[in-house]
Amino acid sequence: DALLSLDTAAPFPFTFNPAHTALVVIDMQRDFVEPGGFGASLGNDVTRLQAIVPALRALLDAWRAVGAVVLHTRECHRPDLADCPPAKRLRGNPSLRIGDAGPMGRVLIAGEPGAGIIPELAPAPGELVVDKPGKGMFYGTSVDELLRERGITHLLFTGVTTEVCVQTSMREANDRGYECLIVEDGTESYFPEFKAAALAMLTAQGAIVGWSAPSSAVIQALQ
Ligand code: TIU
Repeated sequence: DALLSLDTAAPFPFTFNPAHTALVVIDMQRDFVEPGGFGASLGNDVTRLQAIVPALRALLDAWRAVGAVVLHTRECHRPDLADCPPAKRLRGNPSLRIGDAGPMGRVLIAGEPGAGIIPELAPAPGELVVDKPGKGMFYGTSVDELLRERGITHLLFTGVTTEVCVQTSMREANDRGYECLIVEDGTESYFPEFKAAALAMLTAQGAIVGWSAPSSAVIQALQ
């Protein structure tokens, strides 16, 4: 067991033991990253999100090489929508609502092509894959139990979108006592100014929610 330090992390160095740390990959699903899915239905330019895939893949490879825990999440709902509150489904004026049939199957429905994780970041055997009905990864899931039974105390956050599902999950994790870091180039938003603001507000006030660092710092520490 080795204690690693990210000396360049903001707002001050972050130390973690990979044996007690999970790499969390939030919602890298076709529905958010590819045209014709949920993200596009909300009016967003989804190509922005594709830019992080190479850096995220490199981090995932380095993390897998040390055999540490990986958790993938997928935002999606049951086919009967029993776990989708009308308040969520009816909000706004999207071109396709959750559960509607689109070019990648029914939008944000478990088992449909669009709800799947993009092939470049496909979960490896043994990695945790959790479907979540909310923006945060703890609501309506067994994520807390899965992490605690594996002795996880520290979390490295990646995925999309920075200010919605990633930020909500990191805040909820911080409240549950996990030491949290967000990987700056491993996360992206449809709105660059929201990403910048989220990174700043998470790390402000002496790491009020947690730390941030670039993927290169994590990869270097693992070697
Ligand atoms: N995964 C996630 O962030 N879900 C969203 O709906 N994000 C948006 O930014 N819309």
